[in-house]
Order: sequence, then C-alpha cells, then structure tokens
Amino acid sequence: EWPVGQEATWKTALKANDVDEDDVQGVANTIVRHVTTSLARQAGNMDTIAAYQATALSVRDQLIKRWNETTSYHTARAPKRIYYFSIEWLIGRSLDNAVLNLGMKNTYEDASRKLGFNFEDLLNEERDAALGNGGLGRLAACYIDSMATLSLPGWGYGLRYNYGIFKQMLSKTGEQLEAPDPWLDRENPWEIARLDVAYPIRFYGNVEPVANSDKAVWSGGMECLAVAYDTPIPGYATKNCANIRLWSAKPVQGFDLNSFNAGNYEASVHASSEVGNITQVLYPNDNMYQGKLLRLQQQYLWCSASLQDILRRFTKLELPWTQLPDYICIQMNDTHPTIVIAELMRILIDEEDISYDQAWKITTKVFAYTNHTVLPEALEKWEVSLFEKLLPRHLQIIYRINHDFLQQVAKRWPNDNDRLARMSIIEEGTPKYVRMAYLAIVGSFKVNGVAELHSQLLQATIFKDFVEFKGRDHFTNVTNGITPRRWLLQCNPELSALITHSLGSEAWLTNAQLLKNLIPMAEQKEFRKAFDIIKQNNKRRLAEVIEQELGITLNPRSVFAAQIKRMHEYKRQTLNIFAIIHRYLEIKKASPADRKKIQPWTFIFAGKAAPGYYIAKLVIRLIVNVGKIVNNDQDVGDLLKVVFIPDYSVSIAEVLIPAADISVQISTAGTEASGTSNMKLALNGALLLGTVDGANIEIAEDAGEDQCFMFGYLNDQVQQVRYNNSYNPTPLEQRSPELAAVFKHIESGAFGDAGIYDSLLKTVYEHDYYLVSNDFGSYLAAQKLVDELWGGDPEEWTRKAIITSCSMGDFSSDRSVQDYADGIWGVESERVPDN
Ligand code: GL7
Repeated sequence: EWPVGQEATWKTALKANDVDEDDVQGVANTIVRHVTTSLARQAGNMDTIAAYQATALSVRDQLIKRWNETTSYHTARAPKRIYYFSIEWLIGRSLDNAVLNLGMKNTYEDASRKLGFNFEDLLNEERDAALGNGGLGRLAACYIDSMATLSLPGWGYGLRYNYGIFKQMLSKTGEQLEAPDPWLDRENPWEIARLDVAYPIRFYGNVEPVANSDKAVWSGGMECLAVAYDTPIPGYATKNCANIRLWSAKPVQGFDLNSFNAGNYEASVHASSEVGNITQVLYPNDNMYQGKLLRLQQQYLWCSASLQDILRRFTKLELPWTQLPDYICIQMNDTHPTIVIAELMRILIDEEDISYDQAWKITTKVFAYTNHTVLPEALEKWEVSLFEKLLPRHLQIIYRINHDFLQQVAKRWPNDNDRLARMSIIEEGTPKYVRMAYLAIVGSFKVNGVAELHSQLLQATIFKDFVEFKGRDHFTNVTNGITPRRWLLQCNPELSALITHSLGSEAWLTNAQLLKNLIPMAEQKEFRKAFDIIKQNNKRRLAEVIEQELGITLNPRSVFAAQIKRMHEYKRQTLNIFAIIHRYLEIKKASPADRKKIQPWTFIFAGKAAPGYYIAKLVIRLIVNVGKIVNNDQDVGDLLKVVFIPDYSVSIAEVLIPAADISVQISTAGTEASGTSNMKLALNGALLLGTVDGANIEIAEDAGEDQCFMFGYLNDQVQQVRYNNSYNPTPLEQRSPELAAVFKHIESGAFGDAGIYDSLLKTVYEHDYYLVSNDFGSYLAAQKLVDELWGGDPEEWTRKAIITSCSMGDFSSDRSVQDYADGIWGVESERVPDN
C-alpha cells in the first residue's frame, strides 16, 4: 500500500489535509493557505478576486480528493464504463454548484464571512466556462452532473477551447457585435493540467497498403499532441466525482525539424503555432453545419486522443479485444464525434493486427448515437476531397464500411438503385460528400432522438430507410432532462427551501419524482401564498439587475414572459416580437378607460445569433428598437416593456429562469427537437405558452394541458400549410390582417429607417417557411387566455404554477441518464463507499 517511506508518516500527512464538512475554521485555514501560497499574496492583500480564487482552490482540493477516491475505486472494480463524447460543454460557473453538491455551502459561507467576505460576491467573480452554443452543450453539462450523482463510472470527453462562445454586445442601433471570450486569461481554478497525459495525432500524410492483409501504414503529414486537462465534477450526496477530460492541441517536440520543414527554423516555428490554432476557438453555430477544415481537425484530434486514452485504460486489464464492448460504451452527442468509429477501426486493424471483419464486429458494439435535430442545414456532410486530404486512411475505411453496408442493402432489396443512392454513406454528385449521420447509424448499436415527437420524426422521415434496414429496435427515444441541482437548488434557493420544508426532506434532489407529492399543496392558500412570495422576490431580484445593467424599470406586477434561447428563424422570436408590436398598437388605440383593462406584460428576450446569420441578427435589431420605442412611450407606461438582455449565458439564465411567469416556446411544430429551457422554466413555476413541438408536448402531458397555453398548427399539418404558402400563396393581408398591420407599422419607419427590416419581412411575405403568418392569430388568442387568467384569477395562476413545477420530475436529467444507463449503455452504479 505505501510504496515508499513510513506508513505512519503518510497517514498523518493525509489526515492533516482533511477538512470536515462543517469545520468552518478548517475551511478558512485552507482558503488563507491558498492566498498565501498558491496565489503568492500577503494575507492582508486579499481582494474579492483573490478571495474567490483561493476559495475555488480550496473547493478544488475537496474535489480532487473525491476524484482520486473514485478513480481508485473504479480502477480496482473494473466495471463497464460509459464515455460521453461532446464537442461542447456549456458548464457555466462552478463554485456555487460545487459547494452545494459537496453539501458544504453553509460552511463556505461562514468561512468567507469570518474572513471578511460575502460569499455571494465571491460567486460573482467567477467567469462562465462557456464552451458551448446552446441546448446541446448545456445538455452535456447536465448529464455529467447526473452521471456523477448516480455514481456511474463515466467520463466526459471534449475540447479545451481557448475562446468560448463569443461575447455579445449591442451597438447603439441595436446590432449584435461579437467580441472574443478569452476565458482562460484568468487562471482557471477548476482544471488540472495533465501535461503527462498527451497523445500523438496525425493529419494529412500518405497511406501504403500492406500486402495480403486489411492493414495499411499511414505516415508523414503533420503530427501534433493532444494534452489532457481535467475538470472534476462532483455528484450530489455521493462521494463520487466524475471528470470532463478536455484536450488542448500542442506542437510535438522537435516538431517538423526533419520531415516537414528541414532546415527552415522560422517556418517550423510558424507551423507549430498553426497546431495551436486547432483548439483556439469554439465554432459559434447552433443547428447549422459549416464544412470547415479546422472543424474537422478539431473533431479528429478530440476523438483520436479520447479513444487512445480509453484504449490505454482498457489494455491495462489485459483482456482480448473481443471483450472491449463489455468494458466500454461511447455515447456520441450528435454526429460531431462520428469519425471515432473509423478511428477505432483503424487502430484495431492497422495497429492491433485484427482482421477487418473482426474489428467491425467489435466496433459496432461500442458506439451509440444521439441525434439532436432534423433540420437539414444542421446535418454534417464532409466534402470527400477535404476529408481525403486530412484523413486519407479514414476515408478508405469509410469506403469499405459503405461498400459492405450497401452490399447488404442490395441483397435485401435487389435492383433498388434509388434506395442504394439514398442510403449510401457517400453522397454521389459533384462534389461528393460523406454523410456523417449515416455513418453514425451504421456504426452504432443504438440511435436515439431527444423527445418523443423528435424520435418519431427521425424514424418516419430522415432515417426511415435505416429503420427498415436495421429494424425498429435499433432506434429509441430518450427524452432530455435538466439537473435539478443547478436548475432549482442553486438558481432558486427560496423555492428549494420551501420544497424541502414541505416534503420534510432533501430527497427530491436525487429523486425528483417526489416533487409530485406536493401537487395537493396547490389547493392550500398558505402554500400558494408562500410560493407566490418567492416568485415575487425572484422577479424583484431580476428587475434590480435589469434596472442596474440596462436602465429599464420593470413593473414586477406584470407578466414576465421569457424567450431565452439562441436566435433562430425556426424558434420564431419573430412571432413573439410581431405579437408585441400588435399589443403596442392595441394599447395606443385604446382609450384611457380601456387601457385600465389591459394586463401588463414584460417580454424578456436573451440569446445570441450566429455571427454569419444575417436574418437572426436583424431580429435582434428589431427587438432592441421596438424596446426603445415602447419602453419610453408615455401612453404605454407600465403596460408593456420589452427587454433584450445582451450576452445570454448560463449564469444569466440562473437569474432569469426563477423570475419568469410565462415560458415562451413557440418553434414551428416539428422543428425543435426537444428544447430544455422549457423544462427549466416549468420547474421554476413558469406556465408554458407554446406550440405542440419537442418536449413541450411531454411537459404539457405531465403538467396537464389545463396548466398550459398551447397553440399553432400541428406537425402533421405543417407540410401542407408550407406547401400552400409557397405554391398557392395568398396575400399576407388575407392570411393575417393583424400581422399585415404590424408589418405596415414596421415599414413606416417606426423602429428605425424604413427598409432596414425588408429582408426579414420578406421571409414572411414570401414562402413563410416557418409559418409565422399562419400561427400569428392563434398565438394572439393564446396570449389573450393568459391575459384573462392573469387579470381574472391570480390564485388560480399560482395554483397552475405549483402544479406545473411539481409535475416536472420526469425532466430531471437523472431520469434521462438512468434511461441511457439501463436501455443503452449497460452500465451500473459504482458508488464509492462512504468510509
Ligand atoms: C439541439 C436542439 O435544437 C434542441 O431542441 C435540443 O434540446 C438540444 C439538446 O438535445 O439539441 N440540437 C442542436 O443541434 N442544438 C441543440 O440545441 C444546437
């Protein structure tokens, strides 16, 4: 056990570092020790930033200890492990979450107070880790929290971008401006650099076949290193600590001095700085594919390094390769890591001397694939020529996979060339493409969508042929979820305290189904009052932030309606802002007496547009400029406010979500795969105002339709309406006179020079692909029902809010992750013993 030195000395030393969970002085000691040693500051010279950093380092010590225990325990037990591959990890801040999961928030609050600091102030010093765009990246972060909490033996793998999602700013005229997010400028206390964990990665080069075998030798080209950085993720109410291992690209030592740029020192230094480029920046597109070489380099570096790391761990077990699928499962978060399928084939065949057929048998038992969108513009298709240049050996392997696959298809459906062309992993044409989703399906043992409707749609539309070929069982659904630790305990402490008090225990935090035991409380006046006061407090807290940051005064008695998500045509922020303009015109028209009957609303928007997405940026501009007019119109007063909160982030979401009364989820039916802000808002007691799309459907089922305001065309009507919009168009005036009036007002120059918004309005005048005009009337009608309830029966409103919140147990990511573990991964809980 003790490899060197004296056991007694070791044991005493290890104990000396222990801090009890409620040992306030002990915690204070570690904080001060980090100030004076790690930060090299004098104790007296401690500002809030230093206090935050030292506190974070002190918490990190706790995490590392648990991380080590978890790792030793899992190494000794050698269970099957799950690896979650995600190109995005939208973590946000870690300090508050970590102390809550450790059960040490009170201790840290007390310790920092005794050292002269307010813990809240320390929390606000932390920068968000924003290595993701939106739902997909935040989902990965919720899932790793649940994996740790369920004590599953699993790690996340991703990329350590030097720059996260861009910082969004607004120009004077309301245009989105983008600035870099150099989040690592300040020391990142949550990561551990593992400079010793590094793997070689090759790009470009040549492939030589090896005679009489399936093997080939891939050599030359450019080599670099992927270096590991670990972020420990503590579970709640368990000692288990998971890990997100992120890779950073580094030049390999002695880079290129021989083969690449012999004798040219300057060029070789330049080339080495090019390598560093690979992990510089997160691509800022959400639901949009862009076929950039650098992105494929990112994907390959990440997948190859992660796989080498996983296989190294497996080889230590000294088992035959055929047992690999009994020990590891790799979940692919979308198609971004699909190249890992070809990479496993390459390693098994070229480096481990396994036959092609044997390698394929092993490979197809290791991977599972989650699809996150049906939008055609988001599906990854790499140009064959680009692929061949960067990864020549992988392209060969993919061709072989496709060849064998199409032979099987041809055997089942002889002479069906259309089917072969439709299903081929290689899209023929000029240019040719590699269809990554098809490779992912063919190389996986299970494929899932992220909400019931979405999974049905996948099977009925874009993957229909594959369902026929692979069988129904190859496809399944796992509805998304969110972690109740961050999205209720952390962001809404007052509501959490009320729930814990009313249930008499904190068990709901690991068993969210218990929340439904509170549904009967909705009938009790006292409980409603307590619930309502908390909502009011959260609204006031948000109003203060908005007053401070944006100088807009909100009416906390108004309906707070939040639409907070990426800016996208399919999400239809347009529908919302056009309805706001309609509401504004109605207020302007009303007599002073009639205005008294109008219910007050505050519409809150937040979200980024991809830098190259012109229409989405124009929508931001419209929202901001409508806000400027409406918020300052004397006739309107308190009845209507429009706020666009810039630079939406996880930490802003944590303030917004608990303050919302209405959750605006109004995507065109059939476009939003799931949505997850719908779950967060409902959990915090916002009523759903939404279309019959994604997880809205399951939320409405669980909360009860009486609790929700659903509207709009259904998915199975959308095709027909869309067809009519394009091929039998009627004038906008006929489709929706109200919307036509709104457009006239915009075109009159009411929100900036006439003409600025023409290209946006044109998308609705012509084609209206997303059915904005078709759903406009029913959206207004749904808002009217909201008005009636808000103005008519506030008690009933609160009752519905309580029922909604307490019905969200199914949307805990613990449920989702347990579904994956049981139904797909085949991994079991491996909980570190308490002592
Ligand atoms: C998304 C979906 O758009 C979103 O509806 C879903 O909730 C999320 C997580 O499953 O995945 N798909 C996608 O490509 N992005 C998403 O957020 C970027």
